[in-house]
Amino acid sequence: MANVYPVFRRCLLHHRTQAYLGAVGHGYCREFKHDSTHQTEGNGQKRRYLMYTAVITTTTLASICINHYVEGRKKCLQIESPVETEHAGQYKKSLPVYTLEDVAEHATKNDRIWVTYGQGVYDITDFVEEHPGGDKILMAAGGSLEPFWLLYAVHKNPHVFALLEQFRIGNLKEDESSDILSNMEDPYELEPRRHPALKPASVKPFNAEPPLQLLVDSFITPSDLFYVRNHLPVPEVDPETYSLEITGVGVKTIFLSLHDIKTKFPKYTVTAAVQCAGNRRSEMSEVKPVKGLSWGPAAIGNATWSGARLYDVLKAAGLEEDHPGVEHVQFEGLDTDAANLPYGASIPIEKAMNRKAEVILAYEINGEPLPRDHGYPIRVIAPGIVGARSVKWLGRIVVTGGNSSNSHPSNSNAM
Ligand code: HEM
Ligand SMILES: Nc1nc2c(c(=O)[nH]1)N[C@H]1C(S)=C(S)[C@@H](COP(=O)(O)O)O[C@H]1N2
Ligand SMILES: [Mo]
Repeated sequence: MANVYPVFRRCLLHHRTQAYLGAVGHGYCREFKHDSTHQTEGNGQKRRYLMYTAVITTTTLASICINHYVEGRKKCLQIESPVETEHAGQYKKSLPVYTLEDVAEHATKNDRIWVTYGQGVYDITDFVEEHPGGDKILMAAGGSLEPFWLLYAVHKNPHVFALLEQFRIGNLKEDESSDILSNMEDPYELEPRRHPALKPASVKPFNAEPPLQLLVDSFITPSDLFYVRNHLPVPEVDPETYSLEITGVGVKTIFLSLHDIKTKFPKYTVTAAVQCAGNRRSEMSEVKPVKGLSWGPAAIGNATWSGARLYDVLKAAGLEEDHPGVEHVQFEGLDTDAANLPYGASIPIEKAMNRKAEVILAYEINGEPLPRDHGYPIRVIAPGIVGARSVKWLGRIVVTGGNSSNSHPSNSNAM
């Protein structure tokens, strides 16, 4: 294990480097809250990229993994111990047995970071930095991966299981592994039904696009064929108790019910296309691997959206056009991640307070109430901006000044 692990590690670094290279070459764009963050992140990436390049060029093993990362990764996994994917988390006779208490003592870098999956105990200390999902992985430190992987179901994949088994150090005491999940519900249990023509790029969370032929059949995309891009489970929102909070710099905090939004403001209808930044990513990946879901060409749709204008709602909360220091309007969804942080994105104040920009808080698509997948009961529609900013299941609007914290953890929609 010890002598093969470095091989894998190189590959992983290389895979990320490839991803960054691909990203740089193809206008990599995370859907950040504002452009300033984008900038910082870009530099960070370059730094990391340079670092990885340096690491890689100084290793003799690097040449093993010179091709596409997928191929590279496969190759590396083959070079080392044949990984029995189907045995991920199964009892392994040759390894020592630990208790949950033992595992819990390994929750920091200093003590090493251990996690469990099924009956497997893993030391993932050296993987943490390489994790494609960032430091979220630390939430599982000293405990079980299962509850988190219920939410982040991308992990339930052979290549992730194979990766995990690389870090195997022991077994969990038999009676302790069985009840970890016993009273946990699948967070995706209450997902809406979907049109069978939607082809999923991932099921949990649900991400899917229609066949191109159906998309081009109509100028206005029928809502049940409109691509769906969800980062998390679809929240269940009761229209009776729904309440939208508007708060922040230059406004007095107000709460609006669904009824308020529908009746206190003029209803506007705009026809606008919404496109995911990842649309057609699969074509880019053919040139060079890029990070993120593999979208075809149909992660785009065109619809009529009706609702209250953001301008009117911000005005109602007391915001003046030229309020000093106000720079962005942040939107938070009601969908929350494992750390209870909502999906979020923001737009510049110039866009938000521009009557003609027609940013609306929509409650209808094509004349019908929004389906759950598209943000029921209220979503933002920000015409002309990348889809990620059109926040669904809108729960809170925050007007912010210059130094707001911004890169949202659950908003990692890399292009
Ligand atoms: C040893 C344990 C883990 C391994 C081996 C692992 C591995 C991975 C891999 C390979 C991916 C990329 C998936 C793909 O593109 O196919 C990924 C993504 C991700 N992981 Fe993990 N993971 C681990 C633990 C966790 C935990 C505990 C969490 C959360 C609490 C987490 C959250 C995420 C998220 C949010 C992403 C998606 C990132 C994105 O879309 O940019 N992971 N992980
Ligand atoms: N609350 C919330 N809003 C969200 C998302 C999300 O996951 N949660 N995804 C965003 C992204 S990346 C895109 S491209 C669009 C997709 O909208 P649709 O699913 O209605 O097509 O919603 C955006 N708004
Ligand atoms: Mo997106």
